[in-house]
Amino acid sequence: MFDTLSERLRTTLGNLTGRGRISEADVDAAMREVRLALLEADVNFKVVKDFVARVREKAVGQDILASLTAGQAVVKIVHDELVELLSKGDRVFHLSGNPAVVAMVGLQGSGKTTSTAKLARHVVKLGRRPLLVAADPYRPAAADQLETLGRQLDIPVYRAPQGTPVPEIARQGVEAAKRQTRDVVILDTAGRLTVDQELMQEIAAVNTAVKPIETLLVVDAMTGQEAVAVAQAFVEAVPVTGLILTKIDGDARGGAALSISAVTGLPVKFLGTGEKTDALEPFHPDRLAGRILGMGDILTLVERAQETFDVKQAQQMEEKLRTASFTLEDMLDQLQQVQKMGPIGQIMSMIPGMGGMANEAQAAVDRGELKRTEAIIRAMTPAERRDPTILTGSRRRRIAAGAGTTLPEVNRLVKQFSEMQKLMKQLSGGGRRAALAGLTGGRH
Ligand SMILES: Nc1nc2c(ncn2[C@@H]2O[C@H](COP(=O)(O)OP(=O)(O)OP(=O)(O)O)[C@@H](O)[C@H]2O)c(=O)[nH]1
Ligand SMILES: [Mg+2]
Repeated sequence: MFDTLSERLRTTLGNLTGRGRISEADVDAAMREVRLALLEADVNFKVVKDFVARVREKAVGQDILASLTAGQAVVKIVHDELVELLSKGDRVFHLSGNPAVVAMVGLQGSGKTTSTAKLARHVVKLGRRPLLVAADPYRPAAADQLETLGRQLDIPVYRAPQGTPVPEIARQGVEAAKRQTRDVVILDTAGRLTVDQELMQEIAAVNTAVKPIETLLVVDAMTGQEAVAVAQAFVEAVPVTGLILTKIDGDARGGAALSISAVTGLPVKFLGTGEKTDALEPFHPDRLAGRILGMGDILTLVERAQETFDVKQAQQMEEKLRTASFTLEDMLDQLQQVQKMGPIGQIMSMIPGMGGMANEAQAAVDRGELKRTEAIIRAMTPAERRDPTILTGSRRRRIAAGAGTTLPEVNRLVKQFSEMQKLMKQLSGGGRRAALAGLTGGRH
């Protein structure tokens, strides 16, 4: 979502860090660029104005311009201010109470039902036992959708007879949770097309009936500045405790998503990053700021890797890398593991310094290169995978035919692998620094 903004900011800030001493005029020129980048990304104009003013003041107000690392210092100020902008309110996801009641509210199609399922999954990971409540008395299909999701996740769903008023459904849901010893209740409420009086009264009545510890406003980040206006209307009418920004995986410019919190003062608690029930991330302002500024998001990546990877397998892999006994067979396993973590472009954009390569990597995937690599390795015999040095010309031709590809492709993979092996030998031999220098130096 933040690709264009990220690219522009990186270029601008890269210019600053690329020189030695910088002047006040340099800062001003950079701030003009930052301002334009933010506005073009659809960040609320008032938010932009304050942001740029604060950064400028900090950059020229302190003695940093005279130093040799002034460029970096200014970048750090931009980073810290961006974190500050995204850090409004109390981001803790509260679950005290038995059951703890969480109400999901928002406009139609914003992603309430999907986020209810995602949140349920998250809550299970926290060791709690959720019950989902279909609090949409108008459309039976809405309850069906929730039931389907509940079944997929093996989490019970409570639904009341059609026509039961919403506050009553909520009350019954809480009772059902007590009977079933469920300690978290997530209410999936009905959305409306627009913010209207009836919707607000309904939410207020639910609030009185079951006193949710969290009332989360689900906002579709793809809707631009409209999302900011909607959030503001909700905040003024009902006691919202936080935001879930959905569809962050979309291709909207992202500025609205960055503004909502600053304009409303509401904390963003979660990001929805896809249609599947595992596509929910707790929100970390520093990580998003780092991601936008191309500083990577190594922490999210590490967490995701921890969820996806089998620890024992990872240890074995590390051992193999350490002793340089990593084979093509292991590479095949790793390719499959990495693909399980998510789209490769998304993964790479989280690695510091690799942001710029993310698009290229994703394009390679889209061209089917990972699949081709997989096919080539699969076409090898186990002996060949363990020791590619036995790959004679005729074996390579057989493999190419088996994988439905060409001899040069096979040659390229074998060459890449042998280079990787060389690198691993260097790493295991303690020449870590030299090897890493070789790795980054060899990129272009
Ligand atoms: N790409 C993407 N799609 C999402 C995300 N969250 C929800 N969606 C999609 O958005 C559409 C609407 O989601 P729902 O969860 O049904 O929205 P809702 O707010 O419950 O809608 P109503 O009940 O009609 O008010 C569905 O097609 C979802 O798959 C997200 O984070 N990323
Ligand atoms: Mg719904």
